[in-house]
Amino acid sequence: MAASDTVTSLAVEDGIAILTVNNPPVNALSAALRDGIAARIGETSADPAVRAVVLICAGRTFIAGADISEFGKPPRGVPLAEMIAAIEGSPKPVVAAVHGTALGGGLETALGAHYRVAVPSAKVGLPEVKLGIIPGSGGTQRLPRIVGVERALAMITSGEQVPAAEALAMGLLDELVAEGELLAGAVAFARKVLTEGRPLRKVRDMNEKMEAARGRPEIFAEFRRANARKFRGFDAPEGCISAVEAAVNLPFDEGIAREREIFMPLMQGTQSKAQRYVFFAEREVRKIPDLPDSTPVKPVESVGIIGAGTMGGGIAMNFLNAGIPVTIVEARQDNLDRGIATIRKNYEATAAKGRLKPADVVSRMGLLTGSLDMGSLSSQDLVIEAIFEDMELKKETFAELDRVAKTGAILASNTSYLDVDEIAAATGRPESVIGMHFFSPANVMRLLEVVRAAKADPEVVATAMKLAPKIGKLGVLVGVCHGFVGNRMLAERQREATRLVEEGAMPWDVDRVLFEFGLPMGPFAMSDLAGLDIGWSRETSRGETLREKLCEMDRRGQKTGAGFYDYDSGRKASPSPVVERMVLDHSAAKGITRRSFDDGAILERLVYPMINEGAKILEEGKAIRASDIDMVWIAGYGWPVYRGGPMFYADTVGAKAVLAKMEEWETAIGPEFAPSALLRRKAETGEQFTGAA
Ligand code: T1G
Repeated sequence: MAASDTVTSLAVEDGIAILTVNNPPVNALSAALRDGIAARIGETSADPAVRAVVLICAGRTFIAGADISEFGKPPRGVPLAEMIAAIEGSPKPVVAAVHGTALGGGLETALGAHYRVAVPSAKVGLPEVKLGIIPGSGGTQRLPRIVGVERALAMITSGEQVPAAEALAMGLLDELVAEGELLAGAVAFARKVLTEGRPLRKVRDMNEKMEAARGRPEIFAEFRRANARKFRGFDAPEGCISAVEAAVNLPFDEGIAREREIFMPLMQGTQSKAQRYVFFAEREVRKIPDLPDSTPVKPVESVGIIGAGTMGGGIAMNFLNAGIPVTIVEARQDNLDRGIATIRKNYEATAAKGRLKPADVVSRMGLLTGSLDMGSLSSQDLVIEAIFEDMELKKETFAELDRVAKTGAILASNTSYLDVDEIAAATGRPESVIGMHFFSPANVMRLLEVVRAAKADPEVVATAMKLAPKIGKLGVLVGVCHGFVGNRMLAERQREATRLVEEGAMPWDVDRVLFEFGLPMGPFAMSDLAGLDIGWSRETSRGETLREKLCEMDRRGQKTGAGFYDYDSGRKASPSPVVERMVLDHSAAKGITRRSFDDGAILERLVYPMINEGAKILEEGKAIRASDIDMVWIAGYGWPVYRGGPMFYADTVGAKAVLAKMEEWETAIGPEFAPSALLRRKAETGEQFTGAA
């Protein structure tokens, strides 16, 4: 017997049916694939020549899950749960043969099989929580039956991929077979099942671990408590926990029904919509319309960095982590020594926490060279300037770099605001100059804005974009403008945060609203953390702004135990009566009659001007697409993924509502609120920015 359709095929060899799935690129469970697998399983059940079935995938991976692009569309084909039940109900043993990643519905499919084998490089996981949902086809009921409640909770609520060896140890896999010999290994395993007369092992019938957990409800209470901070704001983790609780407390079929009940509203909700949108946005960001994937890229095997300050050091670490040698140049020996010592200290701190091997500290530091001589930057493939934000200084530096750097080297500036075209013009080779804007702390934050200078070669831009993932960054291509995408929008929020405080809110009100929205912290807590005296000096202070007044009182932020907030010895913040008084006086001195703002009004005033600025950025072509802007905010500023980014958020409230407020403020406050033409158009046509909300 040999049956096939476009995505599945069946071949029987000596009693073993090989059911091959072939649905590139990741064998996602489209309707056609679910239908195909169910049909093929039906055929093997009916065929007396078949004694066992091996389910294996062609291409780079085992089934990577449901087809996310089908979500929210009318259901077609055999439901996944039914397909899995068909596998589990097969009268002949089914062995799932795993390579690549068995994820989500893919792992659920494998859990429907009676046995599972894998190559050592394989990984398995239930990443649904990252899409704002729970495993929806039995994963929450079957996984704990094999690995126990604690492990299942950890896997399902984190969505992390578990390597094959670990999966074997926890009983999730039955055997590892030699790399590159999955089919032969799986067939041999199937024969062993037959010759040893092993049972049709159905996970649904394994109840031992569930019974053991039944008398221990505290497992769940404790897990919720321990992870409250991590799960803050997200709906899906609680869904995952409740579903595993159901696995413990209900018979299998009722547990499956409960899983469905939890799954459906999550899938239809805004959080999951946002998180699925982010999944695709993250992949879309690499696609640059005028730079096809075939654009040649330059090798980057050595890197130079100018400036050993906080940014320069953090940037260097990204390359050292990736095994790329770095030469760091500073003007003064003491600054160079301090910069290198900080890098070492950071690595040692990570090693002390057990997150880096001591040998890796040595090897990474071994890739780092310090120098006081720009001449040391004559051989590197890429040089990144990370000095003080001063145009004249940057121009001088690039002119000198132009003299020393090798022909063809990429010359990048880490400027946060300045005109990269002007910097490029200081060299005789503007085609080699771009911006590479890292976010602080540069070794931690995932965002890298790649600033496309007007004259930059396509090859140079493509190289920077392809380099980003190699150093663990999400590269977003942006155009030259003041502050690029992220800081340009941030400036809007910052201005309004300050004004809100002058007009009637307190700093802690503003911060709380943003925190509750899902951001890691608000602007005033952030300023206290960074230090209020950055760029401030007593000599030049005019005592006009709140910030200047605070600095003059030596309230310079967390480091002085006081800033916008008071801090206790554990650095816990509390609202300050001194600041409250000062804010009231400040408003009075400016002749402002304070009024009250509710949380909704505060949020609108902070976020809508950002959206308007985002629309201007799109209009001017400084970002390729709305979803790129959203990725900047998620990867660079901690915007909560479950809100999809500012442009996605705009689509959830509607351009009309944003426009109405901008118009109101333009009239009442000033021209800085003038709505962008694009926002106006979206409001008029009802079109979305992202088309995904
Ligand atoms: N559905 C649709 N498209 C997908 C997809 C999926 N599940 N996974 C990947 N793609 C597309 C992706 O957009 C990209 O397209 C291309 O495939 C290659 O992906 C019932 C509810 C498997 C580890 O969450 O984690 O099962 O950009 O660039 O780096 O409980 O893709 O080329 O046009 O990422 O090698 C659970 C999601 C679903 C897995 C491969 N599964 N995928 O990484 O390639 S929910 C997931 C991944 C579910 C059940 C439920 C990764 C990968 P394009 P890529 P990669």
